[in-house]
Amino acid sequence: MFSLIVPTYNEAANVLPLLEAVHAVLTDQSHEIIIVDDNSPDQTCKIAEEFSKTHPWIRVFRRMNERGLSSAVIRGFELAHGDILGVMDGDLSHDERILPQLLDAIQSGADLAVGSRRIPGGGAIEWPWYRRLTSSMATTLAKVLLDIDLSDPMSGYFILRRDLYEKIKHRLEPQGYKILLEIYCKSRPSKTREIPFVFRNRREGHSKLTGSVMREYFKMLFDLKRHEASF
Ligand SMILES: Nc1nc2c(ncn2[C@@H]2O[C@H](COP(=O)(O)OP(=O)(O)OP(=O)(O)O)[C@@H](O)[C@H]2O)c(=O)[nH]1
Ligand SMILES: [Mg+2]
Repeated sequence: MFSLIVPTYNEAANVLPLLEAVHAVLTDQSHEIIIVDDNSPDQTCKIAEEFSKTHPWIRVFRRMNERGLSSAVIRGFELAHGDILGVMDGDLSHDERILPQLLDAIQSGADLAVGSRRIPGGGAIEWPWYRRLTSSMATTLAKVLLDIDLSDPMSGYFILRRDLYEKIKHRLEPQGYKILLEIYCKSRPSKTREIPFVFRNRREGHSKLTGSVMREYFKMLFDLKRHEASF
């Protein structure tokens, strides 16, 4: 079974369209979608819970006293029943139409399959120049510093084998936003695949990307580097 984790914070307008769109492309695949919501004030959780009553492939988990994207993803992995685990944003930015290709990559032997904006066919066409520039600098820095063989290690859209996760989960110290970077650096998967997609800007709701996200990101890069050196 495939377990897709969708972390949400204030995604009331996006959560139902997302669930329906994802379910529609996974018709050939036994799956569950796990919403991990941090008690969003806009009632995202209530909306999803209501919907899940008539849609048994949806599970909703509400965290009352925690915040943070990476730790929400890990909580979802811990709740998951599938032998394949995935992560997708809850704001409709990640094109659900490549999910079958990502799954196919895993089912054909990859340990990790990543939705990439940085290979031909992928992109983030609506991004203003300053977001493009910071994203590309942050990506280059991560690749060089941590020797990463992925075009888009900053992607939040990826699928992996459960056994890869099980092997490293006791070493994860989720912080900030970029859980893929940590999973990659701590597991060093031997077989990866990348599938291009075009990142859509969120239509509804607000970004949680702030200045402190950038600071946390740099701290995380250096923590991972230190970890590599000592491991
Ligand atoms: N559970 C949980 N989910 C979060 C948290 N912060 C962000 N998210 C969700 O994680 C996903 C990515 O967050 P976004 O705010 O979209 O971050 P982004 O994609 O980098 O920025 P924009 O798309 O420009 O808004 C979305 O589904 C958010 O709702 C959090 O603290 N807890
Ligand atoms: Mg987003």
